[in-house]
Amino acid sequence: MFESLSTRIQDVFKSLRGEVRLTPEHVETALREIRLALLEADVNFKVVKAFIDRVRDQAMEQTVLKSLSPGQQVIKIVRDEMLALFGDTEGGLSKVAPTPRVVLLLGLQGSGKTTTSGKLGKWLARQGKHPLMVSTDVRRPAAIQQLSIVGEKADVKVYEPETMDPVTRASGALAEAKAKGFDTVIVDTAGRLHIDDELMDELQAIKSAVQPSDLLYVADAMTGQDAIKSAGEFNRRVGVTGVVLTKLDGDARGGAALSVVSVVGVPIAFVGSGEQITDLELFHPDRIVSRMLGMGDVLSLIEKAEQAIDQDEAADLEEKLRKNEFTLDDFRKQLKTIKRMGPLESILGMIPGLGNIKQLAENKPDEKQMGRVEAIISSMTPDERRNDKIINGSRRKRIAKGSGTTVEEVNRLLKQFVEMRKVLAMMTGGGMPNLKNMKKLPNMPHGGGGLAAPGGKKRKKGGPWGLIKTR
Ligand SMILES: Nc1nc2c(ncn2[C@@H]2O[C@H](COP(=O)(O)OP(=O)(O)OP(=O)(O)O)[C@@H](O)[C@H]2O)c(=O)[nH]1
Ligand SMILES: [Mg+2]
Repeated sequence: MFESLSTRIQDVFKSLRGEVRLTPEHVETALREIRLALLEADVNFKVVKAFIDRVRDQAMEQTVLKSLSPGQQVIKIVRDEMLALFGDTEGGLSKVAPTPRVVLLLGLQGSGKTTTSGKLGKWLARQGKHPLMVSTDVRRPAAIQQLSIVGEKADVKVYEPETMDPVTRASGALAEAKAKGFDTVIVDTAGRLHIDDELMDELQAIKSAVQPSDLLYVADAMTGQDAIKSAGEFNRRVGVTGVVLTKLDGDARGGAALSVVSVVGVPIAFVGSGEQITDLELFHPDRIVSRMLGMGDVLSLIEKAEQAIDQDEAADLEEKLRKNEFTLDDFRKQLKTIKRMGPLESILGMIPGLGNIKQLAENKPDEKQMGRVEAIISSMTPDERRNDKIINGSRRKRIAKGSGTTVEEVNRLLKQFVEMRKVLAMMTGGGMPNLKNMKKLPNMPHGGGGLAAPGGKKRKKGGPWGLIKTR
């Protein structure tokens, strides 16, 4: 899901990365693309309009933070505003509820109410709760039986009275729960293709009989806008406290999720992500926003990089790179910087587009190897580190011995260092580091070595480098 939205937005940011200032034109170009992307992702047009206006205000108002590039700045604003759309909720059931808590699931036909009942039962049981389920869907033949089957799968008890009156079935379940010590009652209700008065009356009657603390509207994410529209109607007629967005595993455009809170006025409580009984997740706004933007965890990467890199040092280094004065000493410093940033794998995972690139797995930076590289460089004399050209055969032997490695390893490192310096010089000279030339990077410390270089004001385009930004 969210494929098109994330690609679109990332394309916008790609063109923005590397700009030094955030001009009104840039902002407008970016906003136009974001607007289209959101509409295509099926976000309600009113929501889009309000959203775009807020992002524009923010973007124009803020002078570019020293620490962020304009592209990153726009990402940050878009992300913050998306999060704001979801409100500051963390999903789940309402915080206060009487015991037993009653959860009513409502929604249109086939949206996933019965499935979600079972999933929720399972989820609660895993939290150490004792749920009891009941079906009030007496219209559709086999609906009651369907819940029993789901209950078996979830290993959650289902209350099955003789009566075929929906209200009596629900209140019977509540009485049973009180008598037998169940702490939650999950009430599955009937669905309709369209909203009709009969259904609404039935739901209202059930509601007043069992006084649910949670009225969860189950919405099929695949149906997008329609699901949201009816959610508003259910909210007006019966009352809704939260939304469960199902079938997010399908190719739903997903933008509907962004509209839920604005249109219905209630938060998303859970998301259903598959047909299995365990495929229910608490709703985490930050996760869905990151997914929508497809940006991994860009901001925390920026934070980490900033903490780790001394800004002046980075500017200094860039200067050296441009003049082709990058020495083994500088190289060693960069290795230390990478180490300070934390495990390489987690850093790579945070870089948009890199997280799931297969080749990367083969090219995975090896921290042990990095240790050996450091040892080799440390065994050199200061003169050797400043000028690698003087490292002849006998020096290589000495270095290998001193670092507990072999002459071959020393040779390889030096060869790769020279290659790397060439590539680095090329990149700082205006070329852009993309994955293609990242692969050309020497294998030590494997492809990820590119990370060691500083970002810089001269950089024209993105790639991981642009992230380790100076100012
Ligand atoms: N892929 C996927 N399928 C789901 C999900 N949730 C429900 N389904 C499927 O959607 C179909 C309808 O689900 P039900 O739980 O029967 O829907 P309902 O709202 O109870 O339907 P009615 O009782 O007829 O109103 C079933 O085939 C489920 O397996 C989900 O999160 N992902
Ligand atoms: Mg059902």
